[in-house]
Amino acid sequence: MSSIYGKAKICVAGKCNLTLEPDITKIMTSERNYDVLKEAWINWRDATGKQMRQMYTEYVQLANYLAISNSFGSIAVFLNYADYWRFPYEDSYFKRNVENLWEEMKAFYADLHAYVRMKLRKIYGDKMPADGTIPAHLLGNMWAQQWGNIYNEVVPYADLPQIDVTSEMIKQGYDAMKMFKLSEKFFVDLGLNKMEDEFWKNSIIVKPENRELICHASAWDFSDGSDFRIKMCTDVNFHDLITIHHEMGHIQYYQLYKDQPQVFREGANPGFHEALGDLMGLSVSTPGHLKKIKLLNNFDESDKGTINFQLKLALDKVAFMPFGYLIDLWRWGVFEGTTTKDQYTRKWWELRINYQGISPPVKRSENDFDPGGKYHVAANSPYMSYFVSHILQFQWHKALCMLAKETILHKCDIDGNKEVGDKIRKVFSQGASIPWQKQLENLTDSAEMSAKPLLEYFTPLREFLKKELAAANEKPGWTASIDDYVERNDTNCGNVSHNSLILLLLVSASLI
Ligand code: X8Z
Ligand code: ZN
Repeated sequence: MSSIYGKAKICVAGKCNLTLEPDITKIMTSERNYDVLKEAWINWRDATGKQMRQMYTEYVQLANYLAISNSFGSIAVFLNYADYWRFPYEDSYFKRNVENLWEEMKAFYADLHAYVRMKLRKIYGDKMPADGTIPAHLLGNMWAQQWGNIYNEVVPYADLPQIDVTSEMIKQGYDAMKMFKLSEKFFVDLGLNKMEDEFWKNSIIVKPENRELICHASAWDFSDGSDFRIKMCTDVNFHDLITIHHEMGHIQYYQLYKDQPQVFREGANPGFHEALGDLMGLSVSTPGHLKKIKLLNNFDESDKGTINFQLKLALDKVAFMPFGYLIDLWRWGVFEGTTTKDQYTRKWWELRINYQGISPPVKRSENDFDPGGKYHVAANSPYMSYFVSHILQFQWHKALCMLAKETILHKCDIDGNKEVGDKIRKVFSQGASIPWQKQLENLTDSAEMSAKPLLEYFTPLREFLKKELAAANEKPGWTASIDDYVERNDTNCGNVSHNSLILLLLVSASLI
């Protein structure tokens, strides 16, 4: 399945042989033509998910077999593969706890969704569905998971100076190495680790021309205490600069816990691993920091400037939350057997509609397999860790900013603060040797995950959205019916049972 995903090439608008990185990603990022985007969206799913639907059902059986085989004598330790994936969180109430975290912030998401929808209606007019959902291909990303790429289309105060620093990076001759070095410096200035020669020698930071490669960014621990690598097809833009910090966070974590016994050389929980680099990204993204590193020249310091900045960040961080949550809600259902293989598509779109408020640009059926169009599904990589990470990183940001005596969360930049660096070193060196709840308490004074720091961070934006929506009489929310978007699967079954009935009658008749 990974191979199908990694090798997929498609045609869009008459151009063929297009790969996900960089070609198709560029289309989703910058193209605004409804039909071209729709073509890319459909063709990607035809070339990936659709090709692996049958394999996925086999994989589910194998994965469950693996989980159940982890028995202790005759006692099964895991009921299924979903159970096995939740195990590292060491929390019997994990399902309920993540659901509560989502509940805490879904009203904020609905406001952001309504605001974006209102802006997109101005561009796409009556192509926007009347049921209030947003077509999944219009959000600047193949999976509608982060929406930062449509910032220019939805920016509240368009006449203020630009805050995306991509063009400045290009102007200043940034390349992959310069971006990686900048990220390394951020960690080193906190008192964390410099990368060894081995890292630079073995990592792949630019897409190779002479061979196929799964480009999805990743970080690797070869578990010998010195060989750590990143694989990434870096493009020169701000999003990739933040992704580099994300990947570097994994490497730093590997290095910090490298002296633990092997069994503890893991994140305190998988969300911790995904959050460390993003924590740095929160400081790096602040206009103050971007000014300091000379990537932003004239940021508008007024309240309007703050709203523009917060909206840009929310398009990535807040828009991500329901996506980060639902991928594994879907897979848990599949592994647990509550979602059977004849309902894969239907269940997938139920979740996409209910949680994200997005809809497919064309009707889907059980011949499609849209989950497989996402890397982590094809590659057997758990996803709830990213949802957890988006909660944790704001909790940590708040606590460490307090340590740095910075009180305004969205302006706080921990850059160069050795006390903060020491705290990070101390906690993260523990790896998985201490329960994560204790480690969280050590960092934030609370042993529980909470969406409050995230909500607090975005207070100015939340107030702004409420006002804008009220003024435009735009009601947050959507009311979509799954039957409008996914074909009913029982037509075939209906025919089968009809045919069987005739057969039964014929057999009975011949017997008589
Ligand atoms: O897969 C990643 C990282 C590698 S661990 C680049 N992320 C998720 C994704 O791209 O879907 C980071 C954000 C969510
Ligand atoms: Zn990661």
